[in-house]
Amino acid sequence: MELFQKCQTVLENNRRGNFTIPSPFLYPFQWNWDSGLIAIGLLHTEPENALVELETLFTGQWENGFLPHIIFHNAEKYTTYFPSADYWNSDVSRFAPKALKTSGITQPAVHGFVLEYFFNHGFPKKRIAKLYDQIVHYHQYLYEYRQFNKTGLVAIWHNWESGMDNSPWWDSVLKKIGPEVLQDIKLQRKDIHEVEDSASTRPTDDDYKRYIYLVNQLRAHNYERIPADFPFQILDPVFNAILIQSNKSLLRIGEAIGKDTSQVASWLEKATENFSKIHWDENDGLFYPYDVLENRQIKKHCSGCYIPIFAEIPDDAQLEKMLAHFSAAEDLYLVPSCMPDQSGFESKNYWRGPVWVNMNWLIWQGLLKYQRHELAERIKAGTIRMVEAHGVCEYFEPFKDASTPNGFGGKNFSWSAALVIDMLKNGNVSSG
Ligand code: 2M8
Repeated sequence: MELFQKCQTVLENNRRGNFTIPSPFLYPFQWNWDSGLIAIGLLHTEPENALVELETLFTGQWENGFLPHIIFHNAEKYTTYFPSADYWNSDVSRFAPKALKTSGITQPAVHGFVLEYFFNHGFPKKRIAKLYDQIVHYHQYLYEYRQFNKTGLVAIWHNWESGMDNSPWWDSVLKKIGPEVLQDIKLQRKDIHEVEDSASTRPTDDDYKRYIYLVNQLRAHNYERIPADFPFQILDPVFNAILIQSNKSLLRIGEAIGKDTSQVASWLEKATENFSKIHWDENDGLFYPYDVLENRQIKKHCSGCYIPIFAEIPDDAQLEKMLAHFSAAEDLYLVPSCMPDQSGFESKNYWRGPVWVNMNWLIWQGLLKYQRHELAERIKAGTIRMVEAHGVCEYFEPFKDASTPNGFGGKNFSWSAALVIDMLKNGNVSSG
């Protein structure tokens, strides 16, 4: 079967009525940024469902604007995920929807820039305007609850909020959560039974205990405000760059459909003024996360360092320095989630080294905006080659000459399918 057709079939098979699951068994519900990215692929193949995907996601939005990272549609039917809807118990929040169960943390705010694709596609103005208001409301939540010192940059409170769950970026932060507060969760974990070779491709039990500790703490605070000493408070350049790009899109859409865009414009102004001050490291020529409690950057070379390119944040000099890192990486599929020379790198383990299609898509798109066609093409071609050779997997080992199978995690993974579709179509979403 041709790759395009294969990817289309993955999306069709993962569809559950009015939304798409990321992957059967491993992720049986609706995930936040997955749905945004999946919608980009659906725009090419079944555009009405792209719009419905986001509309369904926003049925899980809370009254205070918060947008959960999982919407547990049909929670009682699927028991292959931990922590379950009952574990999250979104009912502890006065803002959570009554009719739907959700998680109590969020994920990268991709929805604004995805809405611009919808807008350009020519969907009905009324549906665009409704989503516009919901997305602005979500951003209002982020700025009201998460903004750091009026910088226009927002903090994440859980590594799962970054979407890059066990990235070495979070090692030093999670390590500070001492063993005395951790509970054993080995028997509750489901993910390790859903993938092959989970010991080398999924987070460890020690990692998971800490993820669950953070969930317990956030739940104890009704998923509202956190205490000043809450252990995970990070300004993530991926989260903030994506938010900036979404605000840029909202500004353009808002102006075109007659909304008052002053609030969006002021978020954008502050964030662009402060982004490099917080995230840029001139010595290394990379953007890094910033640990609020430690008041320092987390200096580790990961694919996330490059996501600001997507939001056109680097100036020319910064871009040159960043891209110089790629010239010595001929033996690798770009872009490893953590570079092989960094401590904590593991070639098959999830966000600790493997290549992810979503990160490549974001960087590819960014490079095209900067007219860096050669490198953009190298990333796109490598991505397509990986998926063609190893299947529509969740993540891929970066070494080109690896003797083992190179695709890992969930099989028939939706955003890999959706974004390869977009790459094969060169990002050209036809207008409706
Ligand atoms: C992974 O994360 C979930 C928790 O949200 C998990 O491991 O259970 C991450 O790759 C995340 O970025 C993604 O959204 C999610 C579903 O694909 O899976």
